[in-house]
Amino acid sequence: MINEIYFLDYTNGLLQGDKDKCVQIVEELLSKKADIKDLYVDLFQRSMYHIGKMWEQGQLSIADEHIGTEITKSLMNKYASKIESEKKVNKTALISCIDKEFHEIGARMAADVFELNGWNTYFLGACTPTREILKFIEIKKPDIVGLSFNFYLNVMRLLEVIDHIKKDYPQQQIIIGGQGISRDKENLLSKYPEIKQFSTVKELDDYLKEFN
Ligand code: B12
Repeated sequence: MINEIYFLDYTNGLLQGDKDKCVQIVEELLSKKADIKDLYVDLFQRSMYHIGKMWEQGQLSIADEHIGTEITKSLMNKYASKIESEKKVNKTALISCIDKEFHEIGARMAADVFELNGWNTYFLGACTPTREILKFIEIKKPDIVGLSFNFYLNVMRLLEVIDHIKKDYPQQQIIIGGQGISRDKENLLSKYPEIKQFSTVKELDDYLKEFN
C-alpha cells in the first residue's frame, strides 16, 4: 500500500504537470522498497482515475489529462526496466488492447506484471485490429492472450475478437482486463465462463503466482 500523503503529493505533481516532482516521489518510494505493483495500482492507476473524474466534471482540460498520461507512461518506461523479474518460466503471454481501444496504460501494466513473473511477453499496445491479434497468436502460440477493454462502446469489438480467437484456437486461454468490463460483468461473458477478468494487476499477480 502507498501512504495517502504520497498519493496526494504525487497526484498534485501530476495535475501541475510537474514531472520532476513525480520522479522524486517515485524514487523515494522505491528507495523504501515499495513494490512495483503498489506503485502501479495505488499511485499510477489511482491518480489517473482521479484525473479522469476531474476531466469528466470539466475541471481539467484535455491537455492536462494528456500531460498526466505522458508523465505516467514515462515513469513506467523509466522504472519497469529496472525491476528484476523473477526466475524465467517457459511461458508466453500476448497482451493487447482490442481494436479502437486507445487506453493502453493498463494493458502495458499487465504486460509488465507478466514480465515480473518471468513470462516471455509480447505487448501489442493500443488499437490492434482483430486480424493482427489472430496472426500473432498463430505465430507466437502464447499460453495466455490478455485483452484490454476500457471504452464501453467497444463492447461489440471485444466480443468479436473473443469469438474469432475461440473459433480459430478453441484451446486458447484468454483473460480480460479494463474498465469496460466492470459494467456488465455477469451478462457480457456468460457465453465464455472460462474467461477470467481482472480489475487490477495485483489480482493478475496473485493469479500468475498460482498459474502452472
Ligand atoms: C488517459 C485517458 C485517455 C487517453 C488514453 C491515452 C493512452 N495512451 O492510454 C485518451 C485521450 C486517448 C482517451 C480517449 C478516450 N477516453 Co479516456 N480516459 C483516460 C483516463 C483519464 C485514464 C486511463 C488510464 O490510463 N487509467 C489508468 C490505468 C492504469 O487503469 P486501467 O486502464 O483501468 O488499468 C487497470 C485495470 O483496468 C487492469 N487492466 C487494464 N487492462 C488490462 C488488461 C489485462 C490483460 C489485465 C489482466 C488487466 C488489465 O489493470 C490495470 C492496472 O491495475 C480514464 C480515466 C480512468 N478512470 O481510467 C479515461 C476514460 C477511460 N476515458 C473515457 C472516455 C469516454 C474516452 C473517450 C471516449 C473520450 C472521447 N470522447 O473521445 C476516448 C475513447 C477512445 C477510445 N476509443 O478508446 C472514459 C471511459 C468510460 C467507459 N468505461 O466507457 C474514462 C473512464 C473517463 C471517464 N471518467 O469518463 N482517454
